[in-house]
Amino acid sequence: MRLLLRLLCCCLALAAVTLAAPEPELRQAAEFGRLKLACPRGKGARSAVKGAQIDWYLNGQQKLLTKPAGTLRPEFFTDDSRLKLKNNRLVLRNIQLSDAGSYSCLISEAGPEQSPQWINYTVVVSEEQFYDFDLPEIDSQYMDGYECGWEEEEEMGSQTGEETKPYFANKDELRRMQAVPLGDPVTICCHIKGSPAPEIQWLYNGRPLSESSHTVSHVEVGRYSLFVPSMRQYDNGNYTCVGRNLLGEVSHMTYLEANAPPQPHPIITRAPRNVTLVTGERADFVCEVTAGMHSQLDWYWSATAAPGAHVTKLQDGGRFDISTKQRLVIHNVTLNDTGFYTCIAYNTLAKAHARAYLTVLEPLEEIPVPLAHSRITVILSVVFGVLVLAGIILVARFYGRMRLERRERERAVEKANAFHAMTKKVIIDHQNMLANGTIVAPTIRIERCKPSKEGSVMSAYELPVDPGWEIPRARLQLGKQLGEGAFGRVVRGALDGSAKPNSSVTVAVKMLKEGHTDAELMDLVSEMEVMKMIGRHVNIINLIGTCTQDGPLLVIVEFAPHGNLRSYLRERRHTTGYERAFDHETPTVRELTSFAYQVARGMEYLAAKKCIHRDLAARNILVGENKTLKIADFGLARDIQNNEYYRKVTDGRLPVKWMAPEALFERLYTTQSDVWSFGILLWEIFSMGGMPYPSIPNVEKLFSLLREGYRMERPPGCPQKLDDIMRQCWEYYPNLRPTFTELVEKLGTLLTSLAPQEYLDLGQPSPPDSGDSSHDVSVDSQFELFKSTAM
Ligand code: ACK
Repeated sequence: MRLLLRLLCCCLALAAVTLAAPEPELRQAAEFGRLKLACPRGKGARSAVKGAQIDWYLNGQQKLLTKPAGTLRPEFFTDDSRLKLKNNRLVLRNIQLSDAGSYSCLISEAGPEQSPQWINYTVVVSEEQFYDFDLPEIDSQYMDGYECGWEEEEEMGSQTGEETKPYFANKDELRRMQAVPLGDPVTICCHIKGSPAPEIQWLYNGRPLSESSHTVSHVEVGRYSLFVPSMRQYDNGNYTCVGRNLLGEVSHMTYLEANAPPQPHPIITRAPRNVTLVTGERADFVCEVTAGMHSQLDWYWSATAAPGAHVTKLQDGGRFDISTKQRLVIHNVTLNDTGFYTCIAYNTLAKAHARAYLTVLEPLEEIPVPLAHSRITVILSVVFGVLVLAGIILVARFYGRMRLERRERERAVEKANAFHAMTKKVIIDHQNMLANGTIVAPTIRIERCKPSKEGSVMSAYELPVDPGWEIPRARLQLGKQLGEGAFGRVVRGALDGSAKPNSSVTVAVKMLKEGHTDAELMDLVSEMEVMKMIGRHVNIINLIGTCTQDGPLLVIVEFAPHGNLRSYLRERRHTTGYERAFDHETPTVRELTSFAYQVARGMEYLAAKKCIHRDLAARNILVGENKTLKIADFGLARDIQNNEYYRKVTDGRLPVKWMAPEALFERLYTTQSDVWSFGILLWEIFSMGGMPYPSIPNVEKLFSLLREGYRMERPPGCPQKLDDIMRQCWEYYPNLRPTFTELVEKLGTLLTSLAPQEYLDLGQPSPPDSGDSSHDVSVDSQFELFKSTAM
């Protein structure tokens, strides 16, 4: 019975968590970083709920701690020492990926008339590659947008003594301007003292904050500080704190500005390497940093890399030479120097670290051997060695003969099989390729039959020859792999020119991996057939030819030397200093607009050919010679019925973020759903390869936000006209979105207005099917520019 009652209580508590819970606030935390969850939210947490009991839960059921009303010390229900309660905030240090989940706080005020209040947070933890232990605190209030350097409650009570007019207790904390990354919290600290205690007032753009409509709901005003939990563009403005008493008045104005440019953060370009030394030798670790703004570098030693391991900051001097900062030299290493050496580069915005392990060994001592003994030992060793060698030779010969016999047997069986072999004949049926006026993949069947060619079986499949596209295998030389998926891969190739001997063009070759299935082969055949049907355009990856006979199927396409557009843009983000390679110029707004224009041209062409892309995104746009953009993967057979779309792709992105609502909810794909994706692609271009909906953690949240009409904000620096185009692409109803032809027109006009003479001829389509299919192929660059550095 008691058990039953307990169960009932648990269920009720759970139901209470789920039912009474208001919308959770999304909080993102970096792995190994620190997280603070306020209860109640915002600065009020410090002073509020003194007479209330606070309980924290994880994932609705695991009770983390309780702090009964009127007490100071919480009681923890977990041994996790990373968890603390500070100023009524749950603080979690050294965050792990497994800490992600929903955190709920229950405030139960004393008295029956007060109903309990739930504060909910959804915590998402993003993976951090380098960073195992807590960094030293950086001396800046901006590292933590929640705190000022003093405790508000304590200071409030301490204003007694002789009369003084208001004055700033801490002038260092006053800022004329604070630039805050979009979505980050920020606190304006303004500690005014005086006696009698001054009356404090906050103004927004010169008017009392309480009269200003937009900010009041969002901003939390403390006595000596003002807290913006999540900075938005409309929070920009002048915030003034005014302190008055009978003797006078002081005021200070701070301009808050939300910005979201890619933050200049330190990047470790050359990490220290593990090394093994003998005592007395010299260790030399290098940690090169292409710094962002004002970055610093420190070296640390720790015996282990376990989270929470004791870490010692190394100082310059003695055997340790850190005079050049980016290099650590240890003279005369000892056994005690064994351990991890970590360099941490940091500035006020970000940090990066890399580490290496130093193993120190004792020198090998030569052990003197008595002479008589040593002679006997030598003779014995030689005899033993000869015996062992003879044994090995005998065993090897025995095995060698066995293997030979087995191979001969296998060959005989193979020959016999080949004689009666059956191949799989691939049959391509083009009849249904234009269903409902839309290009759909041809129907492909595989039938077992006897090989039609005499002699050895070169391939398990027999494909029909298409003389218009077939290229002799001998003309193609395969090179380095460019990338691979689950079933197929793409390699670089050199195709000998048929017209000019000894000339070759660089191409990309799509093929299947070993062990592929029939279905995967059919997909590649179908992609090849769709590419043939679509024909040529300068802004798509064009088919060059195919190798279908006497070997595995190879689909030869144009090579784009600069990789995918997303990585291309990310590598060229504007940074200060010398972080970027000299050949990675940041594109101008005009160039970005031309990128948008080119993709629109390619899509206009595909749409005219009734081809729906279904996965239009910057990762599927390739950058060719002379910054020509080419849409890739338009011929892919996509299984729109399966749920793979809900999975992340290799770079950690959710493909659903590019999908139009009707594609998401009804699996309805049209050219107009491609237009929606084009809008997201525009956003990617103007955020220089940014992650769409960065703060939306999962598909469910995205669904509900899209339904509510939420759309992404304009990326910083993006021209208003382009933002307008994005928003048109994101109209909920497909027929309200512009067509690609209209988009080409709008973008073309915009481009012309930006720089008429430079961009008018961009993206001119090449004449369809104009003669030699290889004339438009990118010529191999002599620079090794092609590097895909996905982040
Ligand atoms: O995104 P990436 O850098 O560009 O990595 C992928 C990888 O191969 C697997 O698809 C790259 N790739 C595909 N087609 C081509 C091409 N025609 N030219 C250059 N790279 C290509 C793609």
